[in-house]
Amino acid sequence: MSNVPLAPEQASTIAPKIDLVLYVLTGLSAFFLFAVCAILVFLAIRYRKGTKVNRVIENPDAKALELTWTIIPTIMGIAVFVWTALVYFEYSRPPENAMEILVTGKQWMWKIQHPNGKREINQLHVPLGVPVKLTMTSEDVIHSFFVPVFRVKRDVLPNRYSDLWFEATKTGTFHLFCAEYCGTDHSRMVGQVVVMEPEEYELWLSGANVGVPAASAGEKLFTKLGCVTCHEGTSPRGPALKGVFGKEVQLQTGEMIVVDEDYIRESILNPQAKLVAGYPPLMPTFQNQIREQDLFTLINYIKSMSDEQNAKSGTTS
Ligand code: HEC
Ligand SMILES: [Cu+2]
Repeated sequence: MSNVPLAPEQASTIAPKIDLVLYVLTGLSAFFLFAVCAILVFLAIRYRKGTKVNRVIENPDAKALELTWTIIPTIMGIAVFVWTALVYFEYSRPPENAMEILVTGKQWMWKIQHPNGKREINQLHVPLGVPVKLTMTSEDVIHSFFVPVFRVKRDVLPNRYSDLWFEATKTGTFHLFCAEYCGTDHSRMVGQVVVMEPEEYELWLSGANVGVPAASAGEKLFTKLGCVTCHEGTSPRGPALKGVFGKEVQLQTGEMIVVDEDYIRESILNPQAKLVAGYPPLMPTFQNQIREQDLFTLINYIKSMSDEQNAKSGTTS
C-alpha cells in the first residue's frame, strides 16, 4: 500500500494550487468534525445520568463565547471564499498569449489540431512552460476532457465551444480521459498528453503530417464555400467581416451582440437565428456541409482578418 500515491503527480502550474485547496478544505472539515465529535462524546460521558457533577448554568448568556464562535468561523469562511475564487479565476481565464489548439470530441476519440494545421488523434503534444488554450467542441454527444496530472477538466459540448487552459511544468507522457459517460466505448476514449521541451515540440510540429496552416486553409475554404461572393468585393450582399471579431454588431431586433466564436459559428450554421440589422436573410445555411474542424478554421480566419486590420489601423479594442 505504501507506494500507492494519494494523487497523481502535479504537472501544471495550476495543479499545486488546486491540490492545496483540496487539502486545506479537507483538513478544516476534518478538524471541525473531530473537534465537535470529541466534545460531544466527552460531554455525553461527563454529564450522563447519575454522575455527580455541577449542573448549574452559571453564565446563561455567554456573550464572549457566542461572539468567538460566530466571528472566527465567519472570517474563516470569507477567507476561504476569496482564496478559492482567486484560484478559480486563474483556472478559468486563459492568458491572452496562450497557444491555441483545437480539440474535437467524437464517439469515441479525441481529434486534435495544432496552430500550423497538424492533426493527431488521441494524442496531444504540447510544449513545456507555454500556456496552452484548448478550444473544444463535440461532433456528437457531451464528452469531458480530463488530464489528471494537470488537474484540469472541462465538459466538451456539441454546438458550442468551451475552453480549457494549462501550462505544463513537467515533460513526460500523461493520461488523458473522457470523464463524461458518452456511450458504449466511453471507457476506451482515452489518450495521452505528451509534454515536450519547446524545441522538441517545434521539431515535432514541423515533422510528418503537417497540414495546411490554419490561416491559408481558412482563406481557401472562404473562397471554396462561396463566402467571398457575398462578404467581399465591390458590391457585397452581406456585411464585411474584416475587423468584426470582438466588436459589437446590431441585430435586426435592435439587440447588440459581441462577435465571438459562438456567434460566428451560429451565423454560419443557422444564419437566420440572428440577423444583422440592415441585411436581408440571404445567407444560406451551411449546416451539415462543414466539418467541425473546417468550421473552426473558418472562424480562425475571420478572427485573423480582424487582427490584420487592427495591426494596420493601429487600433485594438
Ligand atoms: C448569399 C450570400 C451569402 C453567402 C454565400 C454567405 N453569407 Fe454570410 N451573410 C450574408 C448576409 C446577407 C448576412 C447578414 C444577415 C445575417 O445575419 O444572416 C451574413 C452574415 C454573416 C455573418 C455575421 C456577420 C456580422 O457582422 O455579424 C457571418 C460571420 C457570416 N455571414 C459568415 C459567412 C461565412 C463564413 C460564409 C461562407 C461559409 C458565408 N457567410 C456565406 C450573406 C451571405
Ligand atoms: Cu466521451
